[in-house]
Amino acid sequence: MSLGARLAAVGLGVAVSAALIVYYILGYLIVQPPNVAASGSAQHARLTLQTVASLGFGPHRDWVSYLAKEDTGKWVHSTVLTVPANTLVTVTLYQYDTATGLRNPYFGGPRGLVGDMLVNGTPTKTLDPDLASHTFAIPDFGVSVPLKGVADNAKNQCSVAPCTLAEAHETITFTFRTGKRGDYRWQCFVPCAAGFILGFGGPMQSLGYMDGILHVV
Ligand SMILES: [Cu+2]
Repeated sequence: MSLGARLAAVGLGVAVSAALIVYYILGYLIVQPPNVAASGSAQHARLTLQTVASLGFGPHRDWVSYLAKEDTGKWVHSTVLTVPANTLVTVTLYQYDTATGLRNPYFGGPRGLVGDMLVNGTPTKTLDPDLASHTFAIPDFGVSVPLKGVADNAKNQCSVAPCTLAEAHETITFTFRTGKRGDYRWQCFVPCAAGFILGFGGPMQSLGYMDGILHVV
């Protein structure tokens, strides 16, 4: 091969490599988690979620994350949810992560719910903030719910999502009423970014992990 042909081949290789890098970076930045629609009726919708300590796959396999259950029963790695407007929504949330404790004890009190939060079936007015693992919050609807964590020494803890009911978990159930149509942000406020600078960022502010969008339609 002549020098010119060799240089051309090297140049082509560099160009292809650069194009692939740009392709993967763009793909990473614009990836949107799939939408999961609420089940139930038009008058009373239902969402089933789980919170896992570490996802176990993908680019952030060690990140804490939510998953959402489709009507078919399949768990999806997503926090993009669709619910009807001006409707009661009952959330059943299986919590597999251990407790980290809330930085602000105020968050131990559920807010914005219709009726009591149930922790493993027991109506609970306030959760001891030391027992909380995360908070489920929809600021625009005034909803904030502390999520009880599993004990550090619990047997059979889940390490790869989706977790099953056979693994150690706490079940939190609560109901809120949606407002008017629109797109709303929901997320964990504390404390799942504890390992990140200033306690923010990471999974706490990443769509598909602990940050989500609620499409109210
Ligand atoms: Cu959290």
